[in-house]
Parts: sequence; structure tokens; C-alpha cells
Amino acid sequence: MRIKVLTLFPEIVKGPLDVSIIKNAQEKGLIDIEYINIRDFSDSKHKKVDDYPYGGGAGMIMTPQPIFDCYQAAIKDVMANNEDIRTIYCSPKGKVFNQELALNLAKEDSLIFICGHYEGIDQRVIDSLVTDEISIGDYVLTGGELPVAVIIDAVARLIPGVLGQEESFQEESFYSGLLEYPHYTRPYDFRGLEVPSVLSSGNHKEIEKWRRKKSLEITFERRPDLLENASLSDEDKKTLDFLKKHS
Ligand code: 4HQ
Repeated sequence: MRIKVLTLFPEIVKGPLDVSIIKNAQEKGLIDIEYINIRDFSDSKHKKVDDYPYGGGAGMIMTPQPIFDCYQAAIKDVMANNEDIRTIYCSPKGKVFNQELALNLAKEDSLIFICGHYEGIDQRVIDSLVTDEISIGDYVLTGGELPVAVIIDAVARLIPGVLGQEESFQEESFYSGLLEYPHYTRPYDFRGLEVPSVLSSGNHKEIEKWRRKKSLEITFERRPDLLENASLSDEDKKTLDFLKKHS
């Protein structure tokens, strides 16, 4: 996948993506991330990229000219095959990001991200260039750089080969849509705190049953809304009926 990030602060987006799994994915050539500094495209003498809002009010707005010209430069090579390329802008007004949207974006060959900073960007950029306005949650950040890094991380790990066999197994497993069961590793007894004994029983059927039950319990307790869209077996429904009766 080819990703282009248009930003005034490339180091913010780059930092978290140049480590661990996503760094390896770039080295393997599974994803290619290019950072383009919007400021380099400013026509003004002092490379100005923001201005006061029409109508007044606090904060600065990123002006359209540097973003439009930066975008045009960015799409030049991808547009050779005349794709209508998904262009993502992060803001609290956007569609709330989730795993379904990550899976959907992971199918694309290329993505362009526009990062807004300060109070945001001129609406005409959003109206003419943006195909997907996305929010990563109901809180206010100083810029779109962190949300863009979050989205790239979530999308990149879904690209075949980015995760190892073992890690990607969970992705397809029937746990998806529910919160995860608790994990334990050695030692068995850590300062008197023991691992649930079923996990060292070697009985894989019992381990699976225990994990499924734990997933259902935690989801029921913390995120009952997720149960609406989870695929549940008759056994799962019995477990949930029991939890409802005893809550
Ligand atoms: N911002 N989810 C302001 C966010 C945000 C969010 C991004 C703040 C863009 C200009 N983005 N700018 N929450 O708070 O995506």
C-alpha cells in the first residue's frame, strides 16, 4: 500500500510509525509512507500556511493554496492509473473510526492523508478533495497528526504479511467483535498471584470454552453495545442469558 501524508509536522506522524511492527512492514516494502510538508508548497514569500478566520473568532485556519498545490503534487504519480484515491481528513466531526472502517481502508492500493493543525483547514479543501472525514473519538487534539498515525497503524497491521502467522490468527478467529479474554504468561505463580489453572491444563477444548466465556463476560460488563453486532452461537446466547439473570 502506498500512503502519502500531507502535514506541517511530519515528525509527529513519522515517530510512532518508524518503530516495531510498522517499521518492519515498511522495510519489507509492504507499505510505503511518504511525508510531504505542506509548507513547501506555500506561494507566499514567508511560506505562510495559515490565516485568521473569516467572521472572526479564535485561532488560525490553514489556507487552501498550499494544501491544494501539495495535494496536486502528491496525486501526480498515483493518478497515472486514474484511480479516484481515498483522501482522509481527521476531525471530531468525522465518522467515528472503528475496525470495520480500518478493514475497508486496508483494501485500497493507495491512501492520502491531509493533517489539519491549529483550528483546522479551510472548508473548501474538505469539500473539494476529502472523500473520508474521520474522527478517532470525542475529544479535542491540537492537530490531525496523531489521529493519522493511529489510522495508519490500524490499517497497516491488516495488510497481509505485516503481522506474523500467530498474531494474525486472532484476526479471523470467532473472537472478533467481542472484547478480548485476559492473557497470562510465566511465571505460573507471581508473588502469590496464580494463573487460572485451566490455561495450563493442556485441554484445548476447555481453554477455548474458558476464553470465550471470559470474552462474553467482559463485553457484557463493559461494552454491551458490541454484542448487537457480534456473531453469537447458541452456547454464547445461553452464557449471556445467565449473565443477564445474575447481574
Ligand atoms: N482534531 N479525531 C483539531 C481532533 C481529531 C479527533 C484533529 C483536532 C484536527 C484541526 N481528529 N484538528 N478527535 O481532535 O480526529
